[in-house]
This record gives sequence, C-alpha cells and structure tokens, in this order.
Amino acid sequence: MDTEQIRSRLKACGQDHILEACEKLDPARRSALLEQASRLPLDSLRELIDSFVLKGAADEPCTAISPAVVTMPDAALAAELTARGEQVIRDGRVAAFTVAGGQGTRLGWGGPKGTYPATPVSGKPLFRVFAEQIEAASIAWDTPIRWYIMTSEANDSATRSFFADNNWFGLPRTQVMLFPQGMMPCFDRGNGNVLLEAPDRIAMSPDGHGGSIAALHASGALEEMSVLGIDTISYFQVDNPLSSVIDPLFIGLHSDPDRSSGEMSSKMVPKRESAEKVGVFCRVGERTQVIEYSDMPESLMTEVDDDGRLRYDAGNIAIHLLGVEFANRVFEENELPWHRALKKVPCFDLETQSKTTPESPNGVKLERFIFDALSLVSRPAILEVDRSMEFAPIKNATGQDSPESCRQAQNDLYGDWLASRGVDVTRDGNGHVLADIEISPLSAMTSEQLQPEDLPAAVGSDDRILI
Ligand code: UD2
Repeated sequence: MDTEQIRSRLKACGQDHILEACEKLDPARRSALLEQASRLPLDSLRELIDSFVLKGAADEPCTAISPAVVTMPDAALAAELTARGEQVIRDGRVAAFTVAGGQGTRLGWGGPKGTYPATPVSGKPLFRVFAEQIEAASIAWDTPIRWYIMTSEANDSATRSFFADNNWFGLPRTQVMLFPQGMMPCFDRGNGNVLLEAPDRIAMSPDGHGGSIAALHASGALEEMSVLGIDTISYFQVDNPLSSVIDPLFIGLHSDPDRSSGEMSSKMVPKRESAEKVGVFCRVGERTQVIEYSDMPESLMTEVDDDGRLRYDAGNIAIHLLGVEFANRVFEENELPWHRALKKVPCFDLETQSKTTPESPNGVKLERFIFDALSLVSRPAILEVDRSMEFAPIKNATGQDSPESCRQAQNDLYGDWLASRGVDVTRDGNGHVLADIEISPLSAMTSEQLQPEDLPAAVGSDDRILI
C-alpha cells in the first residue's frame, strides 16, 4: 500500500487525526507512523468502532438460557475413553498449546507469567512444569508431543530467552514452537478514535486469547500440524500448574463420535461459590456458550436448584481441545466477537502535544475469547473434572487463586497421592496437608505410577518432599 492509499483509507474510516499527527513529524517518523497504521485492520476498523468500541456487546440480554449439558463418566466409561484417548496420543495426533500472551498485571510479576516459580519445593517455573508433563507424556506414549506457545509482543523475546537459558527444559528444540499473538489498537472511549501512545506510535494491546486462532494460522502452526498428522490441539492457560496438559480421558471423550463432534471440547469444575470469577458454560438456544462472569446477570449467577446446588455452576477452567480442522474453519469464518474492556491507556494528546496518564479509564481495548468458538460447535463435550486435581491458577498476588492457594492445592493433591499409597500424611484441622510436597510427572503422572522406593515412610508437618 503506498502512502496515498494509506491516507485515503485512514480518512475513510474516520481516523484523520493520525494524518494530523503525521504533519508534526519529520519524514522518517511520519513514514513509521503510516507504516504502523497500514497494518491496522483498516477494512473493518469503522465497523469495529461502531459495533464494539462505542457500544458494548454486553448490552445484549441473556435469553433462552439453560445449564450446559455436562459429561461425568463412571469408572467403566472413563476406562473406555482413556483407552481411546491413549491410542489417539500414541498415533501422534495431539499437540499441546499454551496461551501465554497475557500481561500478568494482577500478580505483579515483572516477567512472562510462565517464568513464575510455581512448585512448593523446588520452585519450578510454570513453563518447566508443563515441559516436564510434555516430556513424560512423550515417553509414556512413545511419540514426540509438539508444544506450541503463544506469546505477545510484550513478552515474546523474554520468553524465548527464558527457554534458551533453560536449554528448552530438556525438550528437543524442534519439538517446541513459540509465536506471538496479534495486536489491536486501543481506542478513545469517547469518540472511538485510535489512540496514540507517542507522537509517532499507535497504542496497541494484545488481541486476547481468542487471537490464538489467527496466531496459530499466521505462524504456520496449523499448517505444520496438518503436515505432521496432528488433528487435536490441547489448549491450556499458562497460569494453572495443575493443568493436565495431555489428558487421555478428555482426548478420548473429544474423539468419540458418539459423544462429541470432535470440533471443540472443554473441561469444567463446579463453581466454588456464585461470585467466583470464572465464566460459566450454558446452553443458549441450541448452542453451548461460556458466559463470562462479568456478563452474567446476578439472578442467574445465584439461582439454585431444588438441592440447593447453583443451577449455573459449570465453571470454565480454560482447558479445551480444538480440532485442527475446526481451528482452520474458525480462522476462515473470522466470526469470533470482540469484547470491549475499559482501561486506563497512557496516550499522547494531539491538542496539547503532551503525554497523559489517565486516572480513570479513558480507552477501550478489544479482545477475542477462545471460548466463544464453542457456539460454532455442533456437539461439544463438556467434561466435569475435580478441581483439587486440575485447577489451581496463579492469578492474584494474595488470597484466592494466588501463589499461596496454589501451593496449598499442590501439597493437598500430592499428599492425597501419597496417602492413597499408604503413606501417613499429617494434615491440619481443615484437612490441609502441612508439608510441602512436589511430585514431578517424570517420576509419576498418576498416584498409581509412584514407585514404592520413592515413597517416604510418613509425611510430617515441616517436611519437604521432592519426588
Ligand atoms: C480466564 C477466563 C475465565 C476463567 C479463568 C480460569 C477470560 C476472559 N476469562 O480469566 O472465564 O475461565 O480464566 O482461569 O478468559 N492470554 C493471552 N493473550 C491475551 C490475553 C490472555 O495469551 O491477549 C492468556 C494469558 O496469558 C492466560 C490466559 O490467557 O494464560 C487467561 O488470561 P486472563 O488472565 O486475562 O484471564 P482471566 O484470569 O481473567
């Protein structure tokens, strides 16, 4: 696109202020700004501003809602699905995929979230926790499992350096692929204009974990998967060290044509309480959908059934399986909606020619959410799993979903593993394990795989057990 084309397209979508900004710049900086502007989604920018920036999608009423249909397999079905899933893994059809582009601001950790030390005894970073699971699964099912990691512009180089400094956590370099997600401009919440963060630079932010579909495509990952015969993507967030990265039972359910269309499947846990900050799987009309906690009307959030159980309790723990064919279709149809978040965006004011740091939200960031793809699925499978075994995210600096709560969850889980093998484990009055316990998946992926010679005789209050 030449300069004149960029100028006329910016005008056509009402972004004349960028041209105004250009007038104050020397030629080199002007062309840098125009070049950045040319990479904006100029064809759809006006529509995006009118549909998502100037009015929130959350204004739509929640109608025709009922609870999602959830699968809770009994032991016989679980065994059947696990065997099916193991075959799919063994056939090399599954890849792991971590979304790690978020900024982790709530936790207050300077680096990429995956570098956060997460395990109770050795303080392994989250990335190593997943790498060990991938290595263990590759050995168990005798196939090198590919690991795709989505970063963002802000943390891509720090993430790559971390992997390089840690020798790719012992995985063959060719088994891991990192790629950055896309970026979206930030907008002025008042008039919808694209904001500048400097005289010659547009303010940008990551396009949400739903941007992973476009990023998987742009990076060549989807194409590579097709070439390698991978048809299933095991998607999980970087913040949850209990994620079972390659789960044969879940994969078996997803690939069972009687129970799923094989397009997208998700795990859920019953919500801890009505106000827990997780999205909820619901049926909306004929489709399954996640309604984000901030969009769920209070009356639905707190509704209980005759047994006193929350009617809408299927909490989204952000662990999904995506068919590669389905991901390609979602990319091509490009229909995931944009969600609007009001944020404080430091920006450059053209009138005063100075930088402003807002005290209240002045801007709109647009993000896509991966779970919106569920509504495009004809028969999704939603699997209920046990929170204590699969979900202990590190999100906040303190309190719920913090490093401390995650540490306790790991100690409790691995304490249960040891107890199931006959080890006497000391607990407090609330049943929480008092020692620090850490079991690497390279030693055992399940309690049954623990070797008798690795088991301690007993676990006291102050012990630190590393297996
Ligand atoms: C998410 C879900 C929530 C619940 C919860 C479970 C959303 C909007 N909400 O809440 O319903 O399921 O997780 O833990 O998803 N990420 C990117 N790029 C981005 C934004 C996020 O890679 O542009 C990654 C991020 O690195 C992290 C994950 O997505 O791994 C979740 O992001 P979050 O922390 O913004 O989501 P959260 O905790 O509000």
